[in-house]
Amino acid sequence: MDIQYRLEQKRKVLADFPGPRSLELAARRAQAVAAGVASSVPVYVADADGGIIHDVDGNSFIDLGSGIAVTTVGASDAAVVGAVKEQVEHFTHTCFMVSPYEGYVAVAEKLNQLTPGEHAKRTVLFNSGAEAVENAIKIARIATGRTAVVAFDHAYHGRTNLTMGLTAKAMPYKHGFGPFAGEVYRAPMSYPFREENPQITGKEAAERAILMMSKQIGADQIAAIIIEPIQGEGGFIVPADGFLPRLAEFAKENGIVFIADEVQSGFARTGEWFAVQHEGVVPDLVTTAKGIAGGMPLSAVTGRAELLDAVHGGGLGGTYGGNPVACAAALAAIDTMETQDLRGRAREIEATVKERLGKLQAELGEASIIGEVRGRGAMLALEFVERGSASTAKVPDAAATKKIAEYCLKEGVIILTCGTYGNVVRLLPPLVISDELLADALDVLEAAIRSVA
Ligand code: PLZ
Repeated sequence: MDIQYRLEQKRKVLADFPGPRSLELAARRAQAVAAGVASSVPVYVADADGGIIHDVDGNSFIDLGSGIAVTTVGASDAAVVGAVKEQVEHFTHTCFMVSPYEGYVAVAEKLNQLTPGEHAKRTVLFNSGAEAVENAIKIARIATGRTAVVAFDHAYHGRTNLTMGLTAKAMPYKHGFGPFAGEVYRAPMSYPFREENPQITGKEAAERAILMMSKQIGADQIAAIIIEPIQGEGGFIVPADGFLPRLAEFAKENGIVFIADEVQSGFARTGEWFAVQHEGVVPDLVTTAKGIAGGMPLSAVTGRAELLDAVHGGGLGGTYGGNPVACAAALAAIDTMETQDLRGRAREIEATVKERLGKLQAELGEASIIGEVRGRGAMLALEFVERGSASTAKVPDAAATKKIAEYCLKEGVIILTCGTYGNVVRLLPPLVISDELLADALDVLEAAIRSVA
């Protein structure tokens, strides 16, 4: 990796935190912005580059969140910035459904090439992850002539009506927002740390889900099975080996469209282009967003040509879908991932972080609050449990998790939490973060854990 940083890569937190300008903005916000939008940190951003975020009061934070797995190449990657500038000087928008342009076609070609499988593929572009997921379901339904859709426990697929229905967690995502779309069914997930029978294999966990699908829906009624190959908001849950392959096989045997929602796990994040590749799974449709375009809003559905081409002309689209500026950013971001070997970098980050946190877990022992260290590449997590329950009841400790995140923030490290039980710290650094900055952030995280444990 050879990255020229624009901002100094160093954390710094001043004594009065949050500072006066952030407090002033918070007061304005309270009068202007809907209360329903929450922010993880109380500071307002002035600049961001590499692994660093500067706030409006002169504080600098190490970014271990990447804006929820978006700024994989950093928040102001030179190639992305250049491509965006070049594009906006020509045209910001024409609407691909009115007068098309090359960038859209080039992104589609790139996605067809990078996604798993050698079969003929097509791509359609949208703006957000939720929009991609909605459209993947539309495509699966029309292509199969069936309606039922299966999602999993702990799943997160978005906040629009259909994707809320697919999402598992009520608070805050669904609470009070029903009624939800029909024909959505929920199957049991493989969650190794929380299995009642810790010996259960991935294949057995898949059979448990298949039994539910066969008995409660009927395999021939199912249009699509949608799954995050590594669950994101639900807690960075990596299913046991064999779970995804067996589900994909069941889908194939029964004419069901297997959709991998790679919105969070995709685009080099886990050390492969897509997380399904760790198990050699070839999905029928893949949804992508987040990391795809260096922070510009873009999402996609990519998959088997015969599925995407089953939709009548004009059946898919949207005013901004595949916006030319976002497409230019995506081509540049993907180029940076390739030229800087960010998949390799993700694997390096995994090795560094797992070694460090594994040691800490071993040192603190069974009686500590660290239940599990897990994840792939730079999509890593710590699940916290009440002291001493790591190998028994595994009682989720959301309070300790919150304290750890707060401690890190005060020391200048932004970390995000997640999980059905709110007891998971997730690490999603930009892949361009330097070794020094990552080591410094891990020092802070370790101190935070020790302070609570
Ligand atoms: N599918 C797997 O992770 C978005 C959302 C956070 P949008 N995850 C972060 C929040 O609280 O809103 C996500 C995801 C997976 C779909 C989505 C939805 O992507 O771009 O937020 O619509």
